[in-house]
This record gives sequence, C-alpha cells and structure tokens, in this order.
Amino acid sequence: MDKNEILQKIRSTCKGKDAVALYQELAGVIQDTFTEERTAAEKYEGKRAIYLSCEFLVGRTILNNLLNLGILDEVRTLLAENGIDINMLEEIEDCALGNGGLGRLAACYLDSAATLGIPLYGNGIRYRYGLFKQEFVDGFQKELPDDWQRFGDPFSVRREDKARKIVFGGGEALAVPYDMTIFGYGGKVCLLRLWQAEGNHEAQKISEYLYPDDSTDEGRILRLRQEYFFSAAAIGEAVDCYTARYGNNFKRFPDCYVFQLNDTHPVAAILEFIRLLTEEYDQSFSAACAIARKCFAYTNHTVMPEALERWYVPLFYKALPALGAIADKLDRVLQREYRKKGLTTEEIDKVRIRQGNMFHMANLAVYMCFSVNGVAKIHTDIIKNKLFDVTNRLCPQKFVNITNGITQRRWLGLANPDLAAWITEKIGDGWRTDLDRLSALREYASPEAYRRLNEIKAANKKKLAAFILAKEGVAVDPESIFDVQIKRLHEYKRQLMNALSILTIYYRLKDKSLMDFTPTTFLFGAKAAGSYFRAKAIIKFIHEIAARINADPEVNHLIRVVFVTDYNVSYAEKLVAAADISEQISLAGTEASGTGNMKLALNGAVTLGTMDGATIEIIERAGQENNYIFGLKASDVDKARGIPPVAHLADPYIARAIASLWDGSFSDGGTGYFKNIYDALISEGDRYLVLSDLEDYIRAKLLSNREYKDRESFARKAFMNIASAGYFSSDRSVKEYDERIWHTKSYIGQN
Ligand code: 26Q
Repeated sequence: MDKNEILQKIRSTCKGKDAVALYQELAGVIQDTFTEERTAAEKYEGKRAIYLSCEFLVGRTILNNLLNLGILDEVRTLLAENGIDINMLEEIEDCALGNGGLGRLAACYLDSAATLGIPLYGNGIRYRYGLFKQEFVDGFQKELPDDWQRFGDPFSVRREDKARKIVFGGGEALAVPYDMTIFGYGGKVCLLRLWQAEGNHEAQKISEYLYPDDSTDEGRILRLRQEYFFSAAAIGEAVDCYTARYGNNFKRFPDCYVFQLNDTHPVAAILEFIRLLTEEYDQSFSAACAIARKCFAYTNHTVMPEALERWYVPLFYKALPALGAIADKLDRVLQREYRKKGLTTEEIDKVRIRQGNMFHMANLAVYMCFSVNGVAKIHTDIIKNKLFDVTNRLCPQKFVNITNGITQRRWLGLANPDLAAWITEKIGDGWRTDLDRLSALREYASPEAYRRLNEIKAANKKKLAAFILAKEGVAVDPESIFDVQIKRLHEYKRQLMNALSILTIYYRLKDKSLMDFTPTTFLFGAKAAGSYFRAKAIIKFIHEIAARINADPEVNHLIRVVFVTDYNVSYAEKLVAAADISEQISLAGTEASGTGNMKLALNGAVTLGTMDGATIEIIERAGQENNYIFGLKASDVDKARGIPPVAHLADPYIARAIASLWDGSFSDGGTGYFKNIYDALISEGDRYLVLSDLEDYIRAKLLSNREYKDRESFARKAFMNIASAGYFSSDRSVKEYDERIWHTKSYIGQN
C-alpha cells in the first residue's frame, strides 16, 4: 500500500462533494487500493480459522479504516483544507449487525487478526436490518428499523460467483456472499463474509432481521433457518475448496480448517458437516464424526439458563429434518460411549444432547468440539465446575480459558485521540500494536501526569456534554463526576440497582442528610430487547427518576440523570473517553466477562464494581486500592439467597426507594411496569440479589464520590488503571486463540 497514492487520489476527487458522496468516494479509493491484499486473503493456502457468528457489531468503519491505514490525520487536514469537516462522515453509516458484547467481540477479533496477519475469516449473516434504532417517547422505549445500507455498503463486494444453494425443511434459498474488507493497523486485511439470502419471499426473510421475534413458533423456525443458513454456506464452501484440492480423503481437513463457534448459535455447522460427508462424500458416520471432532471449537458466553439455546425437537425436525436425525444419532452414540466409560445415569442425563423433547445445543457443542472456552477466568471456572462438570472430569484438557479483549485501535486511538497522543508522547506509539507497553507509563507517574490526565478527561467531558445537549436536549455540568453504565439492559446487569442507589442519594440530598456531595451526572446507555417486558420497565423507571431529579431546582445542581438515546458503538466511543466512574455491578457469577469494563479502564475510568467476569482480572492488575469494589462474591451468593428480600429494607432511604415503586411517587402510565419491578424484588425473591448488595453499593459509591474531591489522588487511580490495561487487548486474546486452539501456523501443507 502506498499512503501517498491514496492521499493523491482523495485530493483529486474530494472537492465539492456532500457527505454521502464523499463517504462513498473515500471508501471506494481505500477499497480499490487494497484489491491485491483482498485477493491474497482469498487465495491464502495455509490453514484457516473460520469465525462463525450470528453477530458482527462492526459499527462505523470509515474513520477506523483511515486510522488503521495510518492516514486519518492527513485526510482530516486534507478535507479541512477543502472546507470539509471529517466528522460529518460519522453521520453516515453504522453497521450494527449485532446486539452487544458477543457481536462486538467478533468485530474486535477481526481487527486484531487483520493487524496480526492471522488468517481468521469471519462468516455471518448480512441482515437487511441491523440492531433496532432506539427512541424514547415519554420515557418508553420504541424500536425502529435500522436501514444501515441506506447510503450503500462501499466496503463490501458482492460475490455472485460464490453463491450457494441452501436447502432446509420446506424450502431453499440462495446464499450470496458479500465480502467486507476489515483493515488492520498497518494495512493488512481480513475478510468478513456475510451471507445474504435470496430467492422467493420465504427465502429472503432469512436475512431480513437480526433476531426476529422468537415468541412464536414461526419466529423460532426463522431463527433456526438463519443459524443453519450461514453455517451451511460456510461449511459447504470449505468442503468444496478442500475436495477440489484433496479429493474425497478428508484426513487432512483439520489441517486446513478450524471453525470457532461464537456461542452455540452456529452449532448447526457441526451437524451440516457430518451430513455433507456422509450423504455426499460417502464417509461413514463414525469417520465423519471423527473428523468433525478435530475441527470445531466452541466459545461459551453465558451461564444464564435462559440464554442457553434449547430447541423443541419436533420444531427442529420440521426446520432441519436431516440435522435432527443426526443430532439424535449423536445423542445415542454419546450415551453408549459414556455408559462404557462407567458414568452414572444421572451424569449421562446431564450431558445428553437430547433432554426430553428438547435439543440442548451447548451439550452438543461440548460433546463434539475439541476445545471449549470461557471468556474470563471466573467464567471458565464456572463452566468447568458447574455447567459442564461431567465432561470436565472426563476430559479436562478440552477446557481452555481465553479472557476477552478489545482493540486499542478503536477504543483508545479512535475514541480518545488526546489521551492516545499523550501516551505516545510518553512511551512512543508501540502501544498501538503491543498494548503491554502501557505498563511503561508507570515510570511517568507524577503529579504533573495526573494533572495532564485530568485536563484530557475534562476536555472529553466537555465534548460529551455538548453532544448530549445537542442530541438529548439535557444540559449536564462537565465539571461534575461522569458516572457511566453502558451495556445491554438485563436484570442480571442490575441497572435497577444503580437507579435505586440514585434515588436514595436524591432523597438524602433533599432532606440534607448527605452533605458535601460532589456533583455527579449519572449516565445510562442501553437497549432492551423489544420483547423483554421487565427490561423495558426498568428503562421507564430510570426515565421517571431522571425527569424528577433533573427538574428539581433544590438538587439539580448536584445530581443529574441522563439515559442517552440509541446507545451504539459510536456513542460508546464518546462515553468511554469521558467517564470518571465505570459501573460494573452485575451479581457476582452472572457476567461471563464484560468488555465495556476494559474499554472504560483503558480510558482512565475507575471501576465501581463487583468481583465478576473480567472485572476481577482488571482489579487484579490495577489494584483494589485504585477502584471501588463492593458486594457479594460469587462464593457468597448461594448463602445470601437464604435471606428474605424484606430483611434488607432497614435503611429508611432504601425502604423509601422501594416504596416509590408502588406508592404513586412515579407513574408508569398504567402499564404495570413498576408493580412488575416491585414484584421481581419482593415477591419473586430478588433473583439477582439487588437488595442484598444495595447498601454496600451505596457505601462504595459515596466513598468514590468523597474521594473524587482529591483530584490528584483520584487521577492517580485512573492513571494506574490505564497503565494496567495492556493485558486486555484483543491482540493478546486472538494470539491465545491461535496458539492454543487454531494452530493456523502449524499447517502441515506448509512444511
Ligand atoms: C439465545 C437463545 C435463542 C436466541 C438467542 C440467544 C442469544 C443471543 C445473543 C443468547 C445470547 C446472546 C448474546 C450474548 C452476549 O452478548 N454475551 C456477552 O458476551 C460478551 C463477550 O464474550 C461477554 O463479555 C459478556 O459478559 C456476555 O454477556
């Protein structure tokens, strides 16, 4: 790649274009310049790792691509010279083909693999509509369709030559791949192949929406078809390429391909692989299974029972008849194998693929994959010792921990250019490809450094405050503490606990029992699944609290609450750069890893959190003394469940906050939302132990609030968090996947 050549092309064509035309122009120039690299990735002959995922939460790409190509600053200047503000490009596209953590992780991994030159190939679905756009009407969430291709999709190439027919129960579709170029830092690329379903109306529906409603059988069948559709396309293509080279002898297949399953969503790939080899390549069932067991690896992202995929057997057969039969056959093989090994009936029942009239997809994945990994230490321990304990006793070498990571190019370089520049000034810019270098910052620890950090944070807060005023119409004080909770709305993540803590603080400020409170802005960003009643109830509750507090002249110079609209990757970039406090408050043992925790720590936010997920590993490195840790440990949770929720209402402010859910303090517009929340806490046993942790949470929150006053010592904590964040680069994670699971470099054909 020749930087100057690109700049020259841009210079000659950028004049007189509006934002959309300019965006397309820039993308076109970049894309054209990399035809060779794309072709090289496509023709690569070594072993490939195929990342199968229903979600890729790519976000906006134009600025990130310019950054990774090392020409962001030059292009910014060049456009400015022509009277164009580069930021207007940010208004254009947002490729949100994912819901949250799991989808964003896939995007970070592609960025890292591209940068490192690891032959990782993303495979997913080219949804016509991505994650819904969020609006609030009177504090109620409304979901609107996300027409992300409105201005085109200039980083993708349609590959009709690679289209494949996919047959499922009662129909077929043509799978047409679109190859999206993922630009790594330094100019290497990876390919993200997104399959689009074409054909009749039924066929087209397959790639229409990310997560169609699965409250009906029709919706569930559609979801299954989606999962099968892209998995079968990816498997079919791999097998075609392999047989073209090696014929029908599949012995070397595992030396050419490894498939990483991003949760169980693409697990149909295993069944499809066995189907293809047995039905079309004349392999025996056991031979096909033996090969499958060498080339599939499974990442688990959750221990919550309701997020573990289970399919009603008759429905599965209806959608995918041939695969249903294979799943049942594997279940019989599993029982025979484990009986021979001396497992008890009870143990076998726990690991069976078929559980009554349901197929248990995680059990299928664990049985068939050579590697099963969790996404943070505590999470891997839980899956080894609870979820998959039987398999772990039999086959402990199958289980691997690979703690998640994030790409520092987007989450520091792009999101926080001032901090990035300051770090570079101190330690050079090696951190862009080796985040461990951040530890060298420790040598620069000094009051001068803390002062500078505070300046950078203050400037980011000012920018965010201006953005929030423009976008949300709420004025926030950039001098106040920015306390940030950004993540999908889920009960286990306990946004409700944050809301209740804010209410108790509000009541205490009102009756002057809380003095010397440092002014604080509480920021929330979250989307709730359209069908998740209680999550939407919590959103409304937070909006009611925000409206009350922000309009109260007695206290609104001390405390404000903002629920930002349409939280997405771009909003996250602004929020992480401006956060003082990072809220990571899930009930211990419920958040598999979290990755927002890493983004916030990397940008110098201090964690207010529980010992859960990867937060534990962040604290291990950054020091408990530099963060605010509270609450139950995972090992305390069972015992805590024995205490009735009402036993935690002794504090009058907490009691009052809970009462506000039913005593008419707030109105839910007759939806029953607030009664529903009250019931969750009081009548239904408070599943996520909000009340057990609330008091200690408020203690920790108020402690951080007091300590913030000492600006130097607080900045020192932020500094230590930044200097300790090196481990959480997705470069490290992806290298671990490659070294411990994929082994792409030990491809025998290369020797
Ligand atoms: C389940 C059944 C049927 C249909 C859909 C699903 C489903 C869909 C999406 C279940 C789970 C998801 C998404 C999970 C997710 O994003 N998990 C997050 O993954 C992150 C990356 O590993 C972790 O950091 C987070 O802790 C975890 O919550």
